[in-house]
Amino acid sequence: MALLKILQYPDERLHTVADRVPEITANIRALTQDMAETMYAAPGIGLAATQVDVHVQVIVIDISETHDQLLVLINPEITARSGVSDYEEGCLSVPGVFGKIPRSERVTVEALDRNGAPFTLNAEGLLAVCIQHEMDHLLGKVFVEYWSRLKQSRLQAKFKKQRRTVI
Ligand code: K1U
Ligand code: ZN
Repeated sequence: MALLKILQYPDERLHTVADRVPEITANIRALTQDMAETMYAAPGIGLAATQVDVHVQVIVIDISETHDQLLVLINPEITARSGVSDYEEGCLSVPGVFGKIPRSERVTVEALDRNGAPFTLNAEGLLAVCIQHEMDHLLGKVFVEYWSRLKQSRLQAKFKKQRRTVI
């Protein structure tokens, strides 16, 4: 297993749209393991393959405090949604930035697990928000891109300045 490098906003590669996974290969299984290890180490409660610069529809999520409820979603599709939620969101690609984004309170998602078996999950609350956040990553969208152009420009300037200072 390996820790993967997480792309940092405003890296353009975060805007790549992920391809569907045509077949669950050993490489895809290894990717899910590495992504899970990377998410737990960060620490975070979710991670999309886009964030580790692999552009396939793979997500890992674990919202448990005990880190023993790993969910792997491959080729996820939301088939139903209801309600409105306003959880405070964070993102491992935008460290230190938090904000509320309008999301559905409940979603039904269909996906494949790490063995390629199809499953349906009814999620609500934080889990539902996390699924929507990670599925946005697969579409090339970072949560701060729901904000105004002005707020995004300020954030980009701040992160570019921080990066120059570190290098
Ligand atoms: O996609 C990501 O960057 C992961 C992100 C997921 C997420 C969090 C909150 C709302 C929606 C989506 C994170 O995991 S940010 C870190 C975080 O939330 C956390 C870290 C340690 C303990 C508990 C939560
Ligand atoms: Zn994120």
